[in-house]
Amino acid sequence: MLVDSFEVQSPNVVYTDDYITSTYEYASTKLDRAPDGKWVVKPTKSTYQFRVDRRVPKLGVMLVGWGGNNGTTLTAGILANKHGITWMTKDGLKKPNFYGSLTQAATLRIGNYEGEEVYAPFKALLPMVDPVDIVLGGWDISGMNLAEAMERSKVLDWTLQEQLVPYMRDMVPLPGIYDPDFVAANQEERADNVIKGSKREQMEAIRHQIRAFKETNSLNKVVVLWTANTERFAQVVEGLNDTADNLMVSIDRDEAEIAPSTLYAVACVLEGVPFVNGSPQNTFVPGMIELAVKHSVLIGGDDFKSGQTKLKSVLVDFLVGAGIKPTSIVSYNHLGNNDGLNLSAPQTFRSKEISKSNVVDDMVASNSILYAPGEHPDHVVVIKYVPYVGDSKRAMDEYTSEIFMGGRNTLVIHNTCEDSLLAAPIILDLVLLAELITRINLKKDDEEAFHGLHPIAVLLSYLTKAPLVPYGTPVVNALAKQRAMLENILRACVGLAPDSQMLLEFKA
Ligand code: NAI
Ligand code: DG6
Repeated sequence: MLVDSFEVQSPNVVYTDDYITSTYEYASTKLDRAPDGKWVVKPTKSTYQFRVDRRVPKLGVMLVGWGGNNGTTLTAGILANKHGITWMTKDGLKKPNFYGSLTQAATLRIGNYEGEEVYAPFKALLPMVDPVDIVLGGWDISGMNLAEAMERSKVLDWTLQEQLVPYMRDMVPLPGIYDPDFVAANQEERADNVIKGSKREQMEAIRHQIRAFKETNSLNKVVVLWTANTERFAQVVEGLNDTADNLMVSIDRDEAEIAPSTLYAVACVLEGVPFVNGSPQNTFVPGMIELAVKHSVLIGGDDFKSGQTKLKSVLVDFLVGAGIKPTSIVSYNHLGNNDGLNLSAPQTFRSKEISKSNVVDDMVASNSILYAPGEHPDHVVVIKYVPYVGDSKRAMDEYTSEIFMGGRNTLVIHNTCEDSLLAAPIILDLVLLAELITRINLKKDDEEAFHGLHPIAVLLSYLTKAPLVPYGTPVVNALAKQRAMLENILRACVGLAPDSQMLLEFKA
């Protein structure tokens, strides 16, 4: 059964016109070592107060790489939903939807009513921006309008594209920051819409563009998301980008090693605008992270977790959780879109290889019955550019595991990823959740004042391959754990306990 909306009735939850305030008892576990070396495990309880601003803002979303496959597909999808555009295919009439979006198309369990399980849309948990109300904009180093860029992307059915042209032909990306040293040389021919000047001037131009976008569209808030080309990793060098101050001085000195993505991110932080990185490169060099923390501006990333990796973060979690030992994971993929073309250069491929390779680390580390210290499955990632398949990425994975008594189990998966159709709803979730997170405040036990969550938005982990976390905190890659973290914290905001799955009421 699905309920569209609900309100929690509890002495611990207060609804006013502007806020939902919840007093929440957080049960956790403290670990200690006794002098004799024995582990002591103590259940703990602490009280938090959450306060969520119920006032949903008029939201602007600025995409870096707006004219790319993801940018045009997301724009087209939102417009098709907004205007109820249907289209014919050989399989019949198609209607727009938001399938693949956690916030728009997934449900969560609320409880049980007379023996029947009751679910609510994920988006019913807390007030969120409606995707069709988002004002879209952004940058692209290619100046093509969004209608033509959508055609270039070759993602959506033609009869849908035809109907969207009137809505998209006047959408023209702002000029972006282009540095050929950070992307593949094959991207140069589309770079006809670029901001000239020094790094400081480029960064200031981005700040100005964000302010103008906000003002022109009378927006309450803006979120910026990078869905532009994968860059190579920037070198992290002492004195260059290792601290916030050094990073700012390096921008002023026009240092070559400051990547365009970092310049956009710095501009956002200085404008107080959340910035999410959907690609694998290290946009968030230590100085950038320090800057965001210093200004308390949300940053999140890295690299959308769409097809192959999403499945990996379920499958390996299942195998290791079942006491089966994956020993070799070989992930091969080929694709023929512009992302694939850019990734055909070794330095940009390396960025993707790193983010795709680290996604099983927490699962392996969780089971030292299976893995000796330092032991890790062989994990190989191959990406090849094959123009003919376009955006329809093929991902082939072989998982070999050791099972009972020297046996071997091999799983082979073939996944046709439809890359941009998987990524667009993830982008939507990232911006909607990033905005929501900025409306959540909390205080613990005897803290006097409410404050925001940590500026590094770990709650976005479910949507990214290489979750950015504050230094010294655990990285969680397993998909179910990531979802539970997000869902349970949002539940806590309305005074609901985590869904323990115990169903004790039916077992007594
Ligand atoms: P795309 O190549 O079609 O689009 C990227 C766009 O960014 C292009 O239009 C390009 O002109 C523009 N661009 C490049 N550098 C720029 C800059 N400095 N400033 C402004 N615009 C710039 O790529 P696609 O398929 O849209 O993917 C975008 C990014 O998302 C890639 O980095 C990709 O690796 C990443 N990604 C994609 C996933 C997917 O499933 N589609 C999943 C995970 C990550
Ligand atoms: C080749 O792997 C291209 C990449 O940009 C991927 O399509 C993207 O990172 C999605 O990867 P995954 O592993 O989540 O399907």
